Amino acid sequence: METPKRRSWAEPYKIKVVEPLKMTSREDRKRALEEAGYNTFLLKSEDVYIDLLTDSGTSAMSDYQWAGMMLGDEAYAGSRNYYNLERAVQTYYGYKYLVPTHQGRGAEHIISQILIKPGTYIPGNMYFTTTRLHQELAGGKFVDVIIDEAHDPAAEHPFKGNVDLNKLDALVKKVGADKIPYITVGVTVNMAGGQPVSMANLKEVRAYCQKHGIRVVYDATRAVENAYFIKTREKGYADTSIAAILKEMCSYSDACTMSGKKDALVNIGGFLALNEWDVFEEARNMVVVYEGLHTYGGLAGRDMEAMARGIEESVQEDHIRARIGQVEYVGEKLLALGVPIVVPVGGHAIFLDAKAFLPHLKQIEFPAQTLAAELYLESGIRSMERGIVSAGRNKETGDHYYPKLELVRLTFPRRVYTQAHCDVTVEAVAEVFARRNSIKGLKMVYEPKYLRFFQARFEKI
Ligand code: P70
Repeated sequence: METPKRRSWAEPYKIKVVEPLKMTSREDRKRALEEAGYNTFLLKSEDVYIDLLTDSGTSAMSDYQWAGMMLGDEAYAGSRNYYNLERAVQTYYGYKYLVPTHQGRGAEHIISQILIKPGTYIPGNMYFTTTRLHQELAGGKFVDVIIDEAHDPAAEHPFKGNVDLNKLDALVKKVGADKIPYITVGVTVNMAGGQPVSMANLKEVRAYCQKHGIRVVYDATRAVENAYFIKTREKGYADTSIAAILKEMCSYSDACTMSGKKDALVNIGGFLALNEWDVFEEARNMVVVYEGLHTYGGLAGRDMEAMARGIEESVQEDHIRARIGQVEYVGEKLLALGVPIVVPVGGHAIFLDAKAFLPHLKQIEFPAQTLAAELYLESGIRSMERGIVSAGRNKETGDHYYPKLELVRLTFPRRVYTQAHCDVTVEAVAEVFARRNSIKGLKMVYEPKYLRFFQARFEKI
């Protein structure tokens, strides 16, 4: 029995407002799934029972954040809430300059356009879909420099998100440091399973890049979750606060892009934060073209206030322990049932290993897409494909990328679902697991040009 563990992550809040969930019948779900072309992104939220599609913009705001919404200063220029957000970013992340954006990809667009010249290379600890696309649109080429363990769902490594310095060095030797404007370091690494990077590795990357004149840009979207893993797994940090760990992490970088929709507990918002004045100036120039004036970046004043307050709450120890504790709770239950998942369990989600779950399907029969569809059919639980569909095609050859990881992500919004919802989720996965041998694959019948996973359509083989 897991009595002591359960207590340790009990939610550090009580529920003040509730939103009813709708139950659906298998018949309803079968119809909804066919209408959605077997793509969970195309389901109507109304047809979903427990929504584990993403932790992005789906978290519950606190009463403190909602109160802040009423204090929105909706002036076009120089909103009070912009300055509050700037102060929060400086206090908790430690960067000097702030450019608000409507969400993470807005920041990725700006930094990519400023720093990437055609024919350059951008190393990173595994790709992320939107990040890599913005790098490619700017004329750069993404190069994966994550450690090998990250590509193996079963490899136990406490910091599977680490950068492999040998891979980075090989790239520098091959193309020359002057062809590498920056390295992107995701903390944590979403596509690897929410895996963290160690402080030691961040320091090494910093030292190496400084020597070669390469900037370090973090994707800080889930940096607070990364800080929690440093605290609990890395020697020397057990007694350091999450806030102090976060700030130390960021001190080893020049800038970060951020989707506030994750760690920062808001439904919309993001930012680019930097230390270099010149790059900041250019970013401020660009933001007015694509997002909005540099003191709102596509956000309402109230959105910026909610994000400023969300940042403050995100680093609270009780919050982050419960947040990751909930994910670990589900992971432990699934492991006990023998369900193949990515280990160690990451920060924001459980990742089912679809290749091991459905070994009779070829990768081109879309095992992860299939599994996500079956889980929905079984239970009304919505998850997300993170495999060959998400990986897309090689721009030069036009072939599918065949990623080693073929995963289904059960992503947990922050402060939204209860332990009973977690139990129902485990039961639903177990039911699909029990009938896994009879599950047939899918074929793609519509493929969009960019970020195809969002809108692609499939049919049963
Ligand atoms: C998810 C969301 C967003 C995200 C991220 C990391 C590590 C940047 C962003 C972009 C939403 C999503 C995005 C693309 C495909 C599927 C889902 N991740 N970096 O669910 O931020 O969405 O605010 O523009 O995880 O993982 P934004």
